Amino acid sequence: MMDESTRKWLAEQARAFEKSGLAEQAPRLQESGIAEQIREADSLKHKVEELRDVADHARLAAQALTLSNELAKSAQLASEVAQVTDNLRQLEQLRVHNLGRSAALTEMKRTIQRLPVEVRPEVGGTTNRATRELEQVISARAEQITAEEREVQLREDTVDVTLPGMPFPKGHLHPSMRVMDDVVDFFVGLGYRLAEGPEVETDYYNFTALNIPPEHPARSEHDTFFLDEGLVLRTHTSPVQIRTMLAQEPPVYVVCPGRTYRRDSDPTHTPMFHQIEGLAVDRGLTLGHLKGTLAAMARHVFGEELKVRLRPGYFQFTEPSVEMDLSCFVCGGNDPNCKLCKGAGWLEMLGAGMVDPAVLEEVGYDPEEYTGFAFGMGPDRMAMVKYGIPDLRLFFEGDLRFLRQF
Ligand code: 2NL
Repeated sequence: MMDESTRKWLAEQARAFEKSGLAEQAPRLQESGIAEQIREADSLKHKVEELRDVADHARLAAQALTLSNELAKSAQLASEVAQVTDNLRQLEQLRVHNLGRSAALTEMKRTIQRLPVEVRPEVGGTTNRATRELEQVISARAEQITAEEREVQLREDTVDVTLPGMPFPKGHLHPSMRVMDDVVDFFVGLGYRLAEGPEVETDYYNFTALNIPPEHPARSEHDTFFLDEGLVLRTHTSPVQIRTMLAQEPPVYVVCPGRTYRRDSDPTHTPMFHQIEGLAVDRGLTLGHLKGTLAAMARHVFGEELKVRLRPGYFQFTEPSVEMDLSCFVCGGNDPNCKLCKGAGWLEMLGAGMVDPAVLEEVGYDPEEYTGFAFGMGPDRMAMVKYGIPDLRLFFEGDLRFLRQF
């Protein structure tokens, strides 16, 4: 059935395929393997196309059988390449070349109708088996690659919850605020209430109610910032105590920290500064209660070993008025060259006194029934003493190199 020239042609095909070495190389083929495989499939496709023009029936049948076997081998080669491909894009390229619309296998299936009837089943069977096997290998490999990629992705995305956290820069309190908190804590511990009020005050609350009438020379000592319509920036926190007394009956125990303002600027004075005032009004309060209370406060803030002393002082709103000193906590009064107390042995701490009866009357309290003591201190100055800071202006410049030291 087969003529001489067909046999020769088939022999040539077989030798060419052997020589190409594709079959043995297949397991190791990667990218280059795919290229080889593609060239191989392309040349087979040409041969399939040639078949259509061959007139001789027997020759057509023989060639069809041979070609379908070669196509099956080519598909086998392609599936081996598919199994070593680890890249989805290359795998798709391989699929299109071997199973796509213009692949050799597809071409052969289209040609089957025109082949001699006796070879159709075998050619059809071979090409279908080759197609199925290649399809299965490719889709299995695609699934495998996808799963592997997901695996890698998951491993890379893992969050290690045992890693140390990002350190968050921690702030801290300003030295003035530390002293304020210390003082306020002490009084709150005694049962005093914390009271606050406006920084813009009326002339009445800041001066008049405190026994400083209009035109009184004591006003000029305050270096007041005057605003419109009888308003001022408060020069002390005393107006908070006036408001407290006007709002309630005795007994009164309040501590009033806050910002205060005076037209002053030098190494120990800033236009804004802090004050803490306190007030106690009750039946039977004496200068002894004042001294005991303030001595305990000083020891709470500066150290339990301290001694205190009272000297006569003067304030418009207290009578009698006193100044309180602390024994020097650096030298204890024993170093004539002490940098802090300059050899004096004592440090000025605060001003205080028994509330002037005129002030009690102004807020509607009966001075015959009630007495009170009041005190005022500057936490900025106290912080300078406590932490050894020479210039008050450093407190308000916001230089972190300074502030971070406390
Ligand atoms: C000081 C002295 C002082 C007061 C403040 C006061 C308040 C009322 C009535 C009576 Cl409502 N007194 N406050 C009393 C004495 C002294 O402050 O050197 N402060 C820095």
